[in-house]
Amino acid sequence: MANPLYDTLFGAHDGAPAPFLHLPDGGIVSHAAFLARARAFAHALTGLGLEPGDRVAVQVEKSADALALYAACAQTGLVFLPLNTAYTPAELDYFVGNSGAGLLVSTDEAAPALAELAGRHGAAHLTLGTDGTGTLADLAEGQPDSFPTVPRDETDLAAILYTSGTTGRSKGAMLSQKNLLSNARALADLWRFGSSDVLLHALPIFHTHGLFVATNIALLTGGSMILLPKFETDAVLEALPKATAMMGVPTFYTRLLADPRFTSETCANMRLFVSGSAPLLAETHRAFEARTGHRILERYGMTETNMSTSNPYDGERRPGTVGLPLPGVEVKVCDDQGTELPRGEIGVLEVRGANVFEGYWRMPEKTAEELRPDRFFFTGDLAVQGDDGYVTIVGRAKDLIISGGFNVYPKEVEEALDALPGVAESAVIGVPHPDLGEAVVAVVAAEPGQSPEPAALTAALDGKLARFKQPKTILVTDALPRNTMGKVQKAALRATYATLFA
Ligand code: MLC
Ligand code: AMP
Repeated sequence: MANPLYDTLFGAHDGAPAPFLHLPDGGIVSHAAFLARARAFAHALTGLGLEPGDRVAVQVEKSADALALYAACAQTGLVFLPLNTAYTPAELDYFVGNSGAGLLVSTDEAAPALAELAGRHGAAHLTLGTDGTGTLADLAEGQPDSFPTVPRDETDLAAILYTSGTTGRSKGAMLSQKNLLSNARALADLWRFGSSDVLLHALPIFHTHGLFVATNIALLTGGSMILLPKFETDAVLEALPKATAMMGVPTFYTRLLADPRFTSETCANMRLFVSGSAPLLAETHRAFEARTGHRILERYGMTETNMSTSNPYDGERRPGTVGLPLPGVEVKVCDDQGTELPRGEIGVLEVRGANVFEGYWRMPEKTAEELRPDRFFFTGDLAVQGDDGYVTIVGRAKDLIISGGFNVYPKEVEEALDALPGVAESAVIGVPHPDLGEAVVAVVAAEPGQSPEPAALTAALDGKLARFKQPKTILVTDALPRNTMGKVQKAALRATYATLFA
């Protein structure tokens, strides 16, 4: 195949009149119309002088055009680099600079701040709205209807997704065509997706879950998606009766359960609910089954590995577990040295397969730290595998908080807090939260004689850190608890504040 990703996910549906997207305003975009739009974007992109392999950084709201831009990057061999819409210009500055992006596409609203930023990094800047507007759309106007797909290999990069680390700056996870295609094929097959499926899509499209797991499966199988701008309970309740499948983070399911209008009737047309990106409580699984008769199918993955394990479609969907390794994916539970432990023992989960990424963008040392020479990837998740193969994620060896499915690295928040006046040091922890699973909480030790106000500290973080990373609560204290080695005892802090949001 000349360009496996484009040909398989997109080109295969060229000219198909079947719906691809059901839009919030009732509009329908057919596969054929979607691809025509993508071709016009492809002309616009290449017209800027971008070459295959160049990075296209994209921070736009969710829309049909945003997905067409993804398709256009695939067709032109450009590397798609989606960015969380919550990131501040200060955060974006790093991503654009580090990736060496040739183009930054933003919303119209962000353009005044981002045009200068792009220019400083030598990147072009375009805008894209949710309603067919923007300077990218202007460039696409009147372009020819055909575009010669740029040949690419399965080993060529399709996307870079930035992911934070426990130390240092964010790292760009390089995902090849093979990584994305192998995973889409495995999941579509395992979860029985077909052209008659209607996937309710309420996830953001700048992460693995919403972009690759959800969208690539629908594209691969020629199905359609109800494209909601975000998760809002009312809109989801209205759309569910028209859908056959939904994918979500656990917060989606707890929010649905919290609404008495959500019943088995709402789900009458549904065949599958998938959960991932954060742990689904066994009690949520059970409450969902009791309410709807559906057993949520939980799977496990990561930006670097795409999806690695899944509960079965037909077999037992076991609450509290993330199921079995996907076909073609090997997993092992290891000690710190990478030596495999006997079944039933807790260790760090390592993963190998065509799903595993190619390394971190221009960071060979970081890549070597996490991707072993035999290509097993060190996930940093603590797991146990039973004799029957089922994997349970029991914790994290990495200092990471997952809030509503978004990752927050405490170190990044601590560094921002420690730099503020009146703060001697800080410890940022995840505390159980009924809606978000975990909420970010900061415990701040004041400089002697100082008493920084939590509200002032929060205000000072604005503009530096995306809102979802900012602590929901900041507690000011005299000193942080330390062990005899002088290390801050985060476990003790987590225990102290365990019921803060109960
Ligand atoms: C929004 N806010 C959050 C938040 N999302 N705060 C903490 N954690 C979150 N996840 C903040 C906003 O900044 C805002 O703050 C306030 O909450 C309300 O904003 P909102 O936009 O109205 O939020 P809401 O709609 O409630 O969003 C919650 C959510 C959303 C759970 C629906 O975060 C979401 O869609 N999460 C999915 C994330 C996801 O797709 N993860 C996949 C990663 S891929 P303020 O202060 O301004 O009011 C991956 C691999 C894998 O992990 O395995 O899948
Ligand atoms: P990200 O780096 O955003 O891709 O987040 C990946 C992390 O999300 C994993 O390393 C896990 O810690 C977590 N995760 C994903 N799916 C699950 C799941 N089903 N159960 C528990 N944790 C999960």
